Amino acid sequence: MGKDYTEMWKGLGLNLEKHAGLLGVLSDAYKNIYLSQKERPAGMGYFDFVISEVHGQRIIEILKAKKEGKKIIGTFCLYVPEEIILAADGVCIGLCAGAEVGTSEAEKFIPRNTCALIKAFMGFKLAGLCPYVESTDLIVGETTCDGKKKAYEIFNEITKKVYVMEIPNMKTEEDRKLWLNEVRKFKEKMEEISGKKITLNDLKKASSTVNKKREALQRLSKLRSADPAPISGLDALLVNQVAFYDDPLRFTEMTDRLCAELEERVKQGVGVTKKGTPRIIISGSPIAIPNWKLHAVTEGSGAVVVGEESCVGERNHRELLDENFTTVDEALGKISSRYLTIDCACFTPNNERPDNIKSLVERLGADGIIHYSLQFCTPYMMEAYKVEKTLKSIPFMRLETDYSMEDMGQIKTRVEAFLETIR
Ligand code: BJ8
Repeated sequence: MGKDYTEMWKGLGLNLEKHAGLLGVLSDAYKNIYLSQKERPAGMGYFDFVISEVHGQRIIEILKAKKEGKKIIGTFCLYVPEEIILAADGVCIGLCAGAEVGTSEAEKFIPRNTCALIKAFMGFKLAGLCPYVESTDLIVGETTCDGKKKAYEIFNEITKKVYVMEIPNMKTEEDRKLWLNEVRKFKEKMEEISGKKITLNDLKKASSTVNKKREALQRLSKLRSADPAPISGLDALLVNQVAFYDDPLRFTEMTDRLCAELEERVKQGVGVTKKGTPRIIISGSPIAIPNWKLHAVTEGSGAVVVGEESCVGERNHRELLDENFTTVDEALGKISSRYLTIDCACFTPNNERPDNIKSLVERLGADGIIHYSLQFCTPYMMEAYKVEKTLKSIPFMRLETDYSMEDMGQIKTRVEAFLETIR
């Protein structure tokens, strides 16, 4: 952290002592996992800077936007339409957390056998460690898995600012109508809290911004099909994680710049590992920042991660929004359809997901899949069966873990054995 932000953190009500401890642990982990990598692209320098200022510069920017009257909207799920937040002049911040923090505080409110992602977002708030949550004007939840649904009730008691979008469990005609209505209601909610009527032009501009961000991420994803891989899975994961809270225009510019460098690498046959290194896709539950555990173990065991079939990854940018709309209502229709293409395991049936994984394996030339579920994440743990069955010809390993480091040795042994079978 370049400057002293103590006064800002104090103003946001953070627990300064615990917060200093958290930043210390994060900075050490980042040095060990990220800065020790070899052959990193120069373009990762920007993302290193973003991480070093994750609770500094970006919070200053957010608080400045807030002072200018913009609303800060926290989200936990890909289903919350970013276009509508931006169209209302809002700032959209992904609040999912990937570190074991505030667990004992969280367990006073929610059961021990809750997934680590839910425990983390509760824990960060309860332990006074998240400047993003404290900066928000509205936190948008959704009715996806049971754990989140019920946790939002408690989170609202604590924060008094949770708004929940109803997400259907299926994708029938009736469900589509319900969802379109939810998208309309969300637009009205954003108009109410921002005091701004959302126009066709606002939606056009916002859609273009979000699509460009998705296109930059798609470009990065495509470059990972090269052998040797021009970027490590760890670095590509970081870019996908930063996408959830960075300024979208700047993020797109910096990701495109990184991709231009990677294109040069591909032309020259330069990679982060040797050609022929086992290529792995990690598929399953979201991999929220700073959860780098499985990528670190997999790449530390001699493989390269070439794709994330995850909400922090392909599910976030696979589909663009059709920008060809001429009225606000038409735009909302296109937005609701685009978001219903997301193949989250909370839906039933969810046949698109195994098919999407299959195409991803082919496109990226992957040698194997590690199906990763957070412990107690029933939707993804259950869906592993169907994914494995559909992808029978591809080496496949199921893995359940959480954010703790206790099972690192055990995971490493399993990943190494899996890589042996691929080799
Ligand atoms: S679109 S995956 S972000 S709901 S909280 S399901 S880890 S038990 S986050 Fe999700 Fe939206 Fe779907 Fe993506 Fe499992 Fe935990 Fe539930 Fe989770």
